[in-house]
Amino acid sequence: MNEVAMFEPAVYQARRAALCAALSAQLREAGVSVGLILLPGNAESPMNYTDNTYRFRQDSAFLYCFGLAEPDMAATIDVASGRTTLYADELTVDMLVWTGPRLGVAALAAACAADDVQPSAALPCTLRAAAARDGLPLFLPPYRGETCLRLAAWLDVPAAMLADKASLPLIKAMIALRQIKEEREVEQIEQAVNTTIAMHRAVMALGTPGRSEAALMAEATRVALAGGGMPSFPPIATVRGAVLHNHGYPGYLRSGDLFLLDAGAETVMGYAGDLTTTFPVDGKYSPQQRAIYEIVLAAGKAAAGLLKPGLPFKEAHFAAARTIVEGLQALGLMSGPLDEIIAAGAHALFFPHGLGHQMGLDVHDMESLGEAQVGYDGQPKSTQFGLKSLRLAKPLLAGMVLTIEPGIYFIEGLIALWRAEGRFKQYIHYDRLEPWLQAGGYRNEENWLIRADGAHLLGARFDKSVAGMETALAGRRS
Ligand SMILES: [Mn+2]
Repeated sequence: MNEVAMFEPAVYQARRAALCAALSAQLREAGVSVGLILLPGNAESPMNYTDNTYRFRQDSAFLYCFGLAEPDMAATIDVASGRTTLYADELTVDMLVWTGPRLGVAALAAACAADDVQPSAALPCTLRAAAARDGLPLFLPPYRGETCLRLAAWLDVPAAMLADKASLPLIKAMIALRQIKEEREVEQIEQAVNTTIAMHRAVMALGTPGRSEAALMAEATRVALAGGGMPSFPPIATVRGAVLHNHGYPGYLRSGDLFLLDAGAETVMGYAGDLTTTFPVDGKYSPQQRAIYEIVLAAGKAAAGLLKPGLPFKEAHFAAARTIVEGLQALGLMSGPLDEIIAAGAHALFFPHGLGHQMGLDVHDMESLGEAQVGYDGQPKSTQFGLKSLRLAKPLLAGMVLTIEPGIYFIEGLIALWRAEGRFKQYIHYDRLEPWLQAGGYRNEENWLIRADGAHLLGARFDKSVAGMETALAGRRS
């Protein structure tokens, strides 16, 4: 039987008790009756026919509250009493033959300290009875088709209406809890970051002229899988780093290219790491590559230097943006008053995304609960190009884990478009951009933990300076 990777049962019991306490307070304040929380786990999801499924990944809210990574389970929690019922089915003969034995239902319930366990078929009946008493159970917005269909059938709510009927108090309580990482979670995340560093080092070792992007994608994936988990998201492994979410791997590395790897691993328990490295396939940055790369490093440093509890993360984003503009001004590519450029959003030509995001059981932690709640405390988000892609803006708290990932990109199509429009031509020297159009894309990403005394870089030492990178790249054989 596969070993089950979980924390102690009491950990899950304590998390559910904290969730109920936070939720009761909110519901009483809102004058809403306290009812039942419904947390569905994920089901298997077919790729191209029923029995050929994507690799199973448990829902992170379910994983957080129960730790069980098996498909086709669900649970209810009575908010007033905290009483937890797990819905799961006994082993079938088919399971014994095809997928191997798993824990029996009593052992599953014991592993997460559930008070009771019932067959899956009992759940709709329970929900109907609870609905007659207290109205709809409290549930989180579903993000998978399979879960939408199950919820729609159980709750008699059209699938298209589920997001509107999701419980805002439950969303807020879940975010408040999950965004503050326990020490045991920090250990898991650090382990994921260390596997992630090993992925990046392995790809750097192999990333010489003549290799294919696909071979480097395979190498990154190999190290993640060998670490026991899977990649925390489909890796970006490309010589065309200016395409921000480039998920194809058709290219080959040529002398003079830069390689951009944005990839991370999950631990067996599902905690994520997420790093980005930009390195020259020849082993040495050209003067042009070095100039841009060092601005990106400086931008990350400026942002990370501000991190502490209470800092609105938006300010760290703007600190990175200012450093990028100053660097591009020094290269003669931009000019004008810094504050004016930042307020207008002219820097977004080169830095069109946000500085970072929270990280935990999801690589973009809890984004299924809605970016407005997770990243902005429910406050409205800017619609300005660039700033609209900032996923995290709210004040930081001790215990948060987040990424810092500034970048500079020479996106030919976007430059051509803005140039034709004359957009921000008072700040951007389009006529001087010609020699930079082939310079590609640069991003450096690190993972940070906020503590009461400031911010801590997660993971083993990984020297991203030009000297550090070139030393690591020296002595490779192509
Ligand atoms: Mn990231």
